[in-house]
Amino acid sequence: MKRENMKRKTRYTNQQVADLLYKIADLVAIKGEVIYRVMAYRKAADSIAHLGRDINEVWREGKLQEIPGVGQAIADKISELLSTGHMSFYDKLTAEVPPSLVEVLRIPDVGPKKARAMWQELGLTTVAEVKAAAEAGKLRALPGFGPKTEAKILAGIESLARRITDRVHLGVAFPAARDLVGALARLPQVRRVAYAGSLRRFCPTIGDLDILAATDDPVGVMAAFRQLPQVETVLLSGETKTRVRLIGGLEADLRCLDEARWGTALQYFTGNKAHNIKLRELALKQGFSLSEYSLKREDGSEILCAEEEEVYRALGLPFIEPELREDWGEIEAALAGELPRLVSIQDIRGEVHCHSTWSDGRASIEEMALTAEAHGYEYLVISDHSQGLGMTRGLTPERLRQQWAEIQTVRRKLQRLRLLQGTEVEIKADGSLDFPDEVLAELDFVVASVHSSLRQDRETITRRVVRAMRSPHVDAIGHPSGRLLTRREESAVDLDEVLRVAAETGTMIEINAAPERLDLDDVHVRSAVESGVSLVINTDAHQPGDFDNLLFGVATARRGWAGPEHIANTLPLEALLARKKGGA
Ligand code: DGT
Ligand code: CA
Ligand code: CA
Ligand code: ZN
Repeated sequence: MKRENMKRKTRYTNQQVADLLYKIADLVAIKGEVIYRVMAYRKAADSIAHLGRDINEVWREGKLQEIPGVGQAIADKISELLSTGHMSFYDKLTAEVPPSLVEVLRIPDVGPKKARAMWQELGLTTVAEVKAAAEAGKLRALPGFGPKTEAKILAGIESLARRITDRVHLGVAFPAARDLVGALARLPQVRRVAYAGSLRRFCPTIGDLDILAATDDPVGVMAAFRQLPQVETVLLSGETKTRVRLIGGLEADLRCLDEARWGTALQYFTGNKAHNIKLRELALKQGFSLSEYSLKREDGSEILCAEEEEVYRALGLPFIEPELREDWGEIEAALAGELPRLVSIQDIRGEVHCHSTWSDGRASIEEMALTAEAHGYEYLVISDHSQGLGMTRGLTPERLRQQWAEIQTVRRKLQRLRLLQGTEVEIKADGSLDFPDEVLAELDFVVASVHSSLRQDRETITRRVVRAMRSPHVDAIGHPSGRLLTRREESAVDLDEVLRVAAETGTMIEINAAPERLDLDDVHVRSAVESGVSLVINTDAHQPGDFDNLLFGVATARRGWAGPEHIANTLPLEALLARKKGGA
């Protein structure tokens, strides 16, 4: 992330090793190496990022080469990194190819070839230099560029700048916070500990972690916190607050407080700021001043709230769930007794979008099904990619039939789970579908998604998705905006129009629970709820561990004020299938 600590001998996390390999992949691509070498690093990086075991342990056991995609050469490089804290291959590579070019590669419309041309022909190695050259009209002269490319690159740089790059998605923030809270909870002096802030509200991206600990020994707790192995640098440490940078770059605040004030503190530091300001105004009207310490009466006497519920109750309000605290009308709704009943994770009975090794998943159908069953699911639809998506080894109709045979075999090994066959069919650039109608008609559930030509203009890409929704075979649209949080902006698709046509045609819209997606987003979930669109929450699992992401999807639904009645996969299977368009 923000730094790599190449020199410092430290324990590398799986994500850090993976990030380094991704970076190497980018650099060798810019250098002009053959594509399969580039892909080899990416594949190894993917496996390590999703390993589910500490890479340091695997290395100590001498089993690096058992990781899919890790051969002798990459294993040797990882060994060197984990044992010495640096990788000579990386040092040599960055002496040849400036590492800042990785940032240049992030510019939309700049691939390795263009990055190399700008670097070798014009000596450009940073985004700032590329921007200056584009503004000066120097890029258009490069072979294969032209004025149009130059303008696109400039626009791309502007969109990069708009992105808030220091934020992380929930897939990074949530495990980091859980580890810190877990470590603090083990200290004998800590009575209560929790994370607050944007993470507790399940915002799609997180600026920093805000951790609270109730204790009578703040000095001891702060000292222990500074010593945690996750901590890279202590940025500030006082009597009640310590701020640190964690390995990987994310920053975290720890605040210590008296247990008797837990409720007001948790309320205050959960935010958001606008919600807090409204709440404080409401308190003032009732003759209280509300702070993180207490509710104060006009005569200066304090009411201490040990529980958050007490803060709201003192102001005449029911408890407001953290996911609603965005000043999107929740205080008004609470005053009117009209807070929505929110969907919860227990309401979800199954999923209709997941992958297996038949396309780009990392686990067999059997493993995926057994995991879903262990999660208590009633049903699971295997929906591998369609043929056109070459990178994901999408299925042809013939392989789809072979897959059906395997699904039938796996069914015999299941107790309760009902396993179905579907597809995630590609919506092609013109809005046609990547399988013929008669193939789609055979499947139990059809999710249609856009993965290619994501940069079409608003009208084209909207027309494309709308055309797919008008197909009688398309039951749901997968990850409708195509965004990848902190990495790629959403496509230009007009989601309001998509929701309008979804309501009209009875097409379900997915809330994809992968933390890098959370797509449909909370704002549009709210419009979907208001316009009666049926939503469906899927983890889009590519391996068993991905089913754990469900809570992020459910939280996104809750942030959009969705109740169980708005989410189709809270229904039993028969009712879900009946809700499909033309379903009976
Ligand atoms: P982030 O970190 O940018 O993802 O967002 P938050 O919401 O975690 O914001 P952060 O870390 O700056 O502060 C944590 C909470 O503390 C915030 O949600 C509300 C509360 N807070 C911070 N500053 C203020 C303030 O000036 N006034 C009020 N009323 N509350 C504040
Ligand atoms: Ca925060
Ligand atoms: Ca903070
Ligand atoms: Zn998918």
